[in-house]
Amino acid sequence: MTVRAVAAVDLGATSGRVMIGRIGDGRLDLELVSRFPNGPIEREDGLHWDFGALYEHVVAGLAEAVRREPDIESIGIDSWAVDYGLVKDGELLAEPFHYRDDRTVRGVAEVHAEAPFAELYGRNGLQFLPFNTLYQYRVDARLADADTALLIPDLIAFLLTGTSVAERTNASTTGLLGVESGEWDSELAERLGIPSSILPTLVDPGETIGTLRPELAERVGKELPVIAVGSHDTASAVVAAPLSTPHSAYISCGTWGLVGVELTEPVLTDAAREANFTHELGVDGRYRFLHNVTGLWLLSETVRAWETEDGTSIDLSELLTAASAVTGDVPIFDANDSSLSAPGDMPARITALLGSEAPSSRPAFARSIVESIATAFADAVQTASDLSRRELDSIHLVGGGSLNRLLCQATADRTGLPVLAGPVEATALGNVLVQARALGAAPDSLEELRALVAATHEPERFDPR
Ligand code: LFR
Repeated sequence: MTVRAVAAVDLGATSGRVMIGRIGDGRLDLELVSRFPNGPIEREDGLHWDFGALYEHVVAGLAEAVRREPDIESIGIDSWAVDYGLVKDGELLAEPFHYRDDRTVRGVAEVHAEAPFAELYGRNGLQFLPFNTLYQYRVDARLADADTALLIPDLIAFLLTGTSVAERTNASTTGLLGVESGEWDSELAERLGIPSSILPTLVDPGETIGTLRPELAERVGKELPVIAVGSHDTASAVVAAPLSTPHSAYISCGTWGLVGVELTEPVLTDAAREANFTHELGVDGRYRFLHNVTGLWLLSETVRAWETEDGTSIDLSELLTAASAVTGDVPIFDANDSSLSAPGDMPARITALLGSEAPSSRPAFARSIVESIATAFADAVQTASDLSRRELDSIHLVGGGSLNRLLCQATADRTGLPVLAGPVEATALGNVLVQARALGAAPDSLEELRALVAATHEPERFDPR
């Protein structure tokens, strides 16, 4: 077997990257080609993504990837979920909104007046998040002008290839996909005033979306296919979470901490709905039965506020080292409190939750954040176990959060379970694996793909203390 190469585009809420993935001869590794910042941009009508800049970074990154590795055979794209662009006559109608924009409050009220949450849950299996796409569509004044609505990875694939599709794992985060059928719930869409004609043809991870348009092939330096991957970043991360048994939970930790288990059947019970556990579709028809915990967002927004205050940058690893040295208990707040979701002065908001107990030193404050996230992780792990009636014996913590040793240890301590940390780039690895499998360069089953991840990216173990 020879080593084969693909390009992975992985867009997160705070940064995006283009990577080369190489696989074969027992090897599975990534080469970082480019990394670029991302985040909410305040415009006159609310919070947006700077989509034009992101797209340029993607194309430039792909060109650099092909320059470095001319043998690249395909491209796969994943990003955060729920957000979209509207397209008419092949053109993007407006800059996509950021899911943290508060216009969705009205969307939630209007949608629930038509279809109460309990009914929605039975149909789409999704936890309530105020930004689920259906609430956004409901208040989007331009929806009626659009031919098609494309989620971010599908939008990029469309601009690259000219083909519009909806990749299924990400489509499952819209709220308009039937949880059991895996097909668009057109009846629900129409009832909510969302024309079902804007919902594109669904494709599964592994299907080829199209080939680079000639002008793009020229810029990138090669005519390449774009292959659908688990285009919801969390779906790709779960592919590469090296779960070795059904008794392993996962936490995909970046801006968010997505905490749950993988299931083959949904758990559409009242208890699951009340616990706000979601059924997002995974690769190969699995269910990602999980709960969103506000993750490193709390830390990154806090650091951003302190940096603005100081007028200089803060070294995160120094801050975490100082936080680890804090002795004694720190106060815990509810990491999922809705007051913490919009961008802004995070230290002031956390202080408002903690009251007079709020630590005055920055290391203790950071420790309080980390311990609060770990506490929310532990609650979600316990709930996942109770609802799925599965005993859990380990937690795979993947993504950027796996580098945060304080968080890994705190999660082990607060769950009483060993935490196996890594891979840090699980999302990009999952993206690469699904492309490679489609090209015949990786094994067929998820279990074998995960075994390859485990063999090539040994996790670091944190035992509970
Ligand atoms: C993680 C993630 C979560 C989703 C949130 C918003 O990056 O994709 O899974 O709930 O972002 O899209």
